[in-house]
Amino acid sequence: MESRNDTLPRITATVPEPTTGPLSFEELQLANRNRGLPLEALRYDITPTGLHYLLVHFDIPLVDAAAWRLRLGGKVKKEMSLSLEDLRSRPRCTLPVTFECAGNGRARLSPRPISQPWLNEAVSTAEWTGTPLANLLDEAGLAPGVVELVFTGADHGVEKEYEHDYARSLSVNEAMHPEVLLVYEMNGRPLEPQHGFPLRLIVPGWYGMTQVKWLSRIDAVSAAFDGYQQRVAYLYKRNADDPGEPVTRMRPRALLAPPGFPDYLTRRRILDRGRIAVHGRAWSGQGSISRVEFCVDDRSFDAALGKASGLFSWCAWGVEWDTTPGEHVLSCRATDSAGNVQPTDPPWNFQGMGNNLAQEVSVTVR
Ligand SMILES: Nc1nc2c(c(=O)[nH]1)N[C@H]1C(S)=C(S)[C@@H](COP(=O)(O)O)O[C@H]1N2
Ligand SMILES: [Mo]
Repeated sequence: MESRNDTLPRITATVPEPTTGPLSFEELQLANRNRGLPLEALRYDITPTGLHYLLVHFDIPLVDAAAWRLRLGGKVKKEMSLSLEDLRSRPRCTLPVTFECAGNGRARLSPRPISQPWLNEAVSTAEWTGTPLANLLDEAGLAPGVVELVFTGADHGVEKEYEHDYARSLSVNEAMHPEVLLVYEMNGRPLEPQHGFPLRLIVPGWYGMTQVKWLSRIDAVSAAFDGYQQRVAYLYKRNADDPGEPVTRMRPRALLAPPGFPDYLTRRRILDRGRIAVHGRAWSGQGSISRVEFCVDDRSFDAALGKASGLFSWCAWGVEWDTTPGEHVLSCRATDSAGNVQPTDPPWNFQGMGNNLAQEVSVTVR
């Protein structure tokens, strides 16, 4: 379980360097598998399941729900093996949670790290139903010296040159937060295969990689977990040799639902002159949203903020804009209660993580 990267099976792979070149076939292939939220769906407080963004590193595994068990083991006093029915009969809790892929904004970096090429659209909100993890950990009883819990999915693959089951860890302290859930329902229905059927972890406030799908095991460990997705993938690194800082909670971001109607190819928006309502959503994993600025070219206005439907879900914002004929660039910027502001010029990083550069929408007012 506490395998080190140097003991993981290695498969020779070429690892492309960040590039300023055109989008590659491989990036297109990933983009076709991993779709984003259509930005007009920002109109929904709870994203309809079929519009929720998607990120699947390997293949969607086939899980036989009747035979499936969640194994809770490692350094615990009592090992547990739970069926879906066992989990469903435990205390039940529903929470609206917004999460975002840590790679959101990657394709807007220059040079562009080669991976899933998100622009702005890797975020959604769903109502997740499941049972609190803390109760289960209490029942199993963590042995003295346990520092982390490792969450392993049923999916398997190779990334860079490391073959592994998708797995991520959390400190005991983070794992015991009451809002951390093991969920079997999304928007009132059993999880869809692509969203983790039969069970996934939800850690509100954290970037998407933490929300482990197709959960098969939870292991209590007494040394920091060294798996690929923990020690290699999700790091803020300045260059290939930088040991890096772990990616954890979501940075603040606001998005606007592009107004008017689009040009098919360029997505440029076309609007009629007059007063229009512009709206969007904003979120942060580091506090609540305290301000959203809406910008038209170089002018900025404070937007009105709606109330979020939960502590861990995005809030609506809106503003009235008196359009003037011509070409404009619309943008928006969030600030959270911890004082983090969306940067206009975020620092570049080697793996394209957490790029919360403000969105820009080009419009033509006629
Ligand atoms: N087992 C497993 N869990 C996973 C992933 C994965 O590939 N395998 N992808 C992660 C990433 S990077 C993100 S952004 C979210 C996406 O969740 P969604 O597809 O339900 O939106 O799931 C996370 N959980
Ligand atoms: Mo992600």
